[in-house]
Formats: sequence, structure tokens, C-alpha cells
Amino acid sequence: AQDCQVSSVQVMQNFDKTRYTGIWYAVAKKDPEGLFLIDNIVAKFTIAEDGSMTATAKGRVIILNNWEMCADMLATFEVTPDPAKFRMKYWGAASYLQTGNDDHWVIDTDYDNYAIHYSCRLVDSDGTCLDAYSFIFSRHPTGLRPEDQRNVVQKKTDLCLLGKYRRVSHTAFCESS
Ligand code: DAO
Repeated sequence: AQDCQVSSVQVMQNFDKTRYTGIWYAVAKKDPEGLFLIDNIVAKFTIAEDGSMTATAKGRVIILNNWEMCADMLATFEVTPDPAKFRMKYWGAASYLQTGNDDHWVIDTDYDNYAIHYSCRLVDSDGTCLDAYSFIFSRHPTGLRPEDQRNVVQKKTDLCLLGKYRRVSHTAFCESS
């Protein structure tokens, strides 16, 4: 699907949210308009007792024109008829952080090494995405394994986002908080 239609984006088949739990390091990101999370982005997915998926995430942000901090974020996921497509409600541990309600689609994952996330915030009248963001996650803070890179490039291409990602660095910025 390379027609760039949001409605024809292929997502992970038979997505297994239990195997998806645990820690994921964002190693690359395509930013939305008015980006929020900059780097040092680490997400931890959990399955609650009722089976619903939740997440906590940290990342370096800049708020109130120029205050740099580590944001502590929380998210809950609402299921849809497609097991790989969720609606994500998110908010900050502190009230001045960003809140929102976005699509959260798992495009591809092998559960043990890499995952590709996609969210379109605004669909244009022609069916393409006007404001998307996407995380490339790795189980390894050092980045993707070389054997996963070809696949990730293919998926970025399918999403019409090839060349729009930047690397997400991991320093110790959020480790003390
Ligand atoms: O960083 O510009 C941005 C958009 C991301 C906003 C959502 C962040 C909070 C929740 C993350 C949970 C797991 C990915």
C-alpha cells in the first residue's frame, strides 16, 4: 500500500498485546506539528488485570518557551475492531504537560527487537495524512539490529514517511526522575 491513503495503511496482523508489554526505547521518530517528546523517549507497556493496555512513558520535552524537563506521561488504550489499532488517551503526571487522544497503530513488530508505531492526527480531504507522527521502537537502547533495518525502511516507505524520521538519542537525561 503506497498510495499514502490512511485508510489503506497495513497494520500488524494478529497483534498480541501481551507479547508487546515491557520496555521499548524510541530510536527514531517522525514528529507531528508542534512536537512534544524530543529524545530520551522510553515507553513501558502493561496489561492491566481487566486485559486493557496501559503505558507509561518518559521523554525530554521543552515547555513554556524554553524550560527543559523530563516529562512523565501516562496513557490508556481503547480497543477497536482491529487488534493492532488503538485509541490512545494520554496525559502528563504534571498538569502543565500535554494531553491528547490520538490513534495508536502498531504497524509491525517482532515483539523481541523492534516495533513500528504510527498515528495520523489529521486526515486530508484526499485521504492522505496531513499530520502524522511515528515512533520506531527497539528493545535495545543502542538501536535497531542490522537485520531489522531493511524491514523498517520498507514500512517507513509504505507509510509514505521515508526520510522524515530523525534519530532519537538516549543520554542519561531522564534516568534520575
Ligand atoms: O511527541 O510530539 C509528540 C507526540 C507524542 C505524544 C504522546 C506522548 C505520550 C504517550 C506515549 C505513550 C506510548 C507511546
